[in-house]
Amino acid sequence: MTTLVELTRDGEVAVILVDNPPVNALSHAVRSGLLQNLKAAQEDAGIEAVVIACKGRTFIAGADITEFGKPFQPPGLLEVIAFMDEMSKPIVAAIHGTALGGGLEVALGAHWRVAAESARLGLPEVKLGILPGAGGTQRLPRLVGAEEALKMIVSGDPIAAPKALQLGLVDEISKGDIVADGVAFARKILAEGRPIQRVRDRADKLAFDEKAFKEAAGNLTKRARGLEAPMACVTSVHNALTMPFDEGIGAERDLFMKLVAGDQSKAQRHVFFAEREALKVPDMPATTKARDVAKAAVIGGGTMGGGIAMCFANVGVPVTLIETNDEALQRGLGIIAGNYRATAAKGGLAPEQAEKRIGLIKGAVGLDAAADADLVIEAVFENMDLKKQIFADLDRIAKPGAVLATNTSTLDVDEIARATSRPADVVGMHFFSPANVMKLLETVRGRATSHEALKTAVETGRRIGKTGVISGVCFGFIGNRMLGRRTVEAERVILEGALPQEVDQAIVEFGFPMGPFAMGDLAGLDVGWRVRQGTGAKAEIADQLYELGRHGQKTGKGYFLYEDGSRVPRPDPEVEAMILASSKRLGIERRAISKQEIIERMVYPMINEGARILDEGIAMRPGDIDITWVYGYGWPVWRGGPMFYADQVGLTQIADRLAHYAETVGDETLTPAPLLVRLANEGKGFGSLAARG
Ligand code: HSC
Repeated sequence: MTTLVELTRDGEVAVILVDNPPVNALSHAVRSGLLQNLKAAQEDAGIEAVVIACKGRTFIAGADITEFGKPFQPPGLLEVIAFMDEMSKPIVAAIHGTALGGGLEVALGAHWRVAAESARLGLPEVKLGILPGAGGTQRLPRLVGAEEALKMIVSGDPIAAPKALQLGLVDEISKGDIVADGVAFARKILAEGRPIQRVRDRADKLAFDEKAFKEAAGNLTKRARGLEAPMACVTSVHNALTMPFDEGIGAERDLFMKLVAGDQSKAQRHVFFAEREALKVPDMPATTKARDVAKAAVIGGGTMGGGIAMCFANVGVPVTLIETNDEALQRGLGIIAGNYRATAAKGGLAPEQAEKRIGLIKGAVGLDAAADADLVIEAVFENMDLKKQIFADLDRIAKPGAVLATNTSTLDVDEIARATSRPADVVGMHFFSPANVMKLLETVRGRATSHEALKTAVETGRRIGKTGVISGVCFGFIGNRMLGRRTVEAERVILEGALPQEVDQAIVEFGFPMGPFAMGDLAGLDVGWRVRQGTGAKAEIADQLYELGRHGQKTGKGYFLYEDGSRVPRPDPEVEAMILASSKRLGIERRAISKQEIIERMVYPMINEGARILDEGIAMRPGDIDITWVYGYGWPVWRGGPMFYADQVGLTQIADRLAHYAETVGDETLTPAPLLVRLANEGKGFGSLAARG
């Protein structure tokens, strides 16, 4: 018998305990251990009831995702749960931590559920591009009804135990020792002589209204463009309401098998693991500790600084927002308070919570106010001299051991660090706008950054709910450096023959929420112009637009028209005429450019730059680049990120097309990067690369 699952006796109650750290995933050994122990409990005449519980920090958090895509080893989870259904002795699931996916499905296979007050329960499979495959879509609606089940399964978001109690998903809340309370509950069942209640036999909550169901499904899948799993979830929940149980289970299994073998789920599983890998630093000693961040300071009360300050207040960390004068400070604080109160007015936050968060952000004029902060984040505009001055001042003001971070999106963090006498404490923390909303945080590791300072930045990011990656120092770091390639190519294709709306349309069809031109308009065309001023680069059309005062959405005009405050881009004949005239002036004969070419021209140069970024050690792993693009730039998660996508397309194909464009466009930066060529020649993908420290 495996030691990952053990049966102990507490009088007439058997406790089957799973112990498979870190999250008690249902690996093959756990499935067999569960089945063997359930069989043993069934056969043992001295046992009258069974409690299934877990050791460690959580109840079973799901199937073992690393086993997907590998040869199946019986018993399957369906078999384990079917056995639970057949058992003649009552089974109680005793849940603490998170009962997720297959873990919740095991709990649904039990006859009763007791949950710790702090437990969370959910079916997050949709986030991995699959659907619950061990009865979750069939049993959950039987317990909580169509509407709630649909919400939980299609969103994948877990619910808290008290809500689960209210919905009928759990039968009792435990405030003490979860295993002891599970056993006590089992004894109560026995004492009362309650008949076993199998979820599969319940039908009292299956009544539903077809029209309301369709409407709810439509709302829940509104943002799921391109994704297969959410629709499969809807179908399977609908089956639960209309089909006999066994038929519904069969259909669920078929849908699961199809999705788990598909490219989308492969991509989403890649993202799941890449996200967790991205925070690991191979050369960082395991003993490295993050410094305590009890108080933060943010320099610059603009959109960026304000958003960053909100990130800290949101998790209860006091933060000082620093400006150079009172007027700018009050404006910044006013916007923050307005944001919080607007969220509260819309029901997104309790009003007292909003006030509490507002209260955690104190304003101050002058850098001296950063003296007591454990972490200082500078978020002033992109100007090297200004940033160096601020860091030189901070060197004098900040307390010893404070981590000094810059939110620069392009500038040399090492040069900024050299303005201080403590470059080991300096790090980049590149937030994306709006900082309180966007998930990505690019932590930039300078040459001199200490392990401790790096770990402090990374842990802080995790604490404020960001998905993090670590980048080395280069112009634009991982994300913006690659974006720069796409921007150059986007300008080029409109001069060669495509129109902005055609380029954007192709990119939206690829799966991005918006195309490069609408994105430029949203960010503001003055931003790119300022960056080009710093580098000396030119952009034929973007420069003309800037000079005409067409700075994007904020001026109502950019590449597109935004009439009457609308955010929907409308093609503008004036811009089309400008593009055509520019092509003519430059002697470019315009031609029709296919969607396929647009995709290749937008995406392959980015992949090429990604290869250089890997070769230079700026990104430690290809997955880090993927995480940057999925969480920072709207890369469709079901395509797994640019480097994963490159492996799917095949590196030979990408290298060939890049070589072709390098020649036809006459730009040698499009020549396939040495790493890309090497991997293509070896018949390998980026996924074959080991992490670099
Ligand atoms: C599923 O359950 C499918 C079912 O419907 C069954 C289908 C049966 C089909 C039969 C058909 C015929 N597996 O996140 P952390 C690792 S799908 C393997 O940092 P936290 C993770 O990689 C699953 N590994 O911890 C990391 O490893 P590292 C549905 C898993 O405390 C370590 O554990 N369930 C894993 O921040 C720690 O993870 C989910 O999607 C798994 N399931 O958060 C839940 N889960 O240390 C996924 C984690 O080497 N998990 N790992 O880097 C989570 O959401 C979070 O891990 C928790 C903990 C909230 C559980």
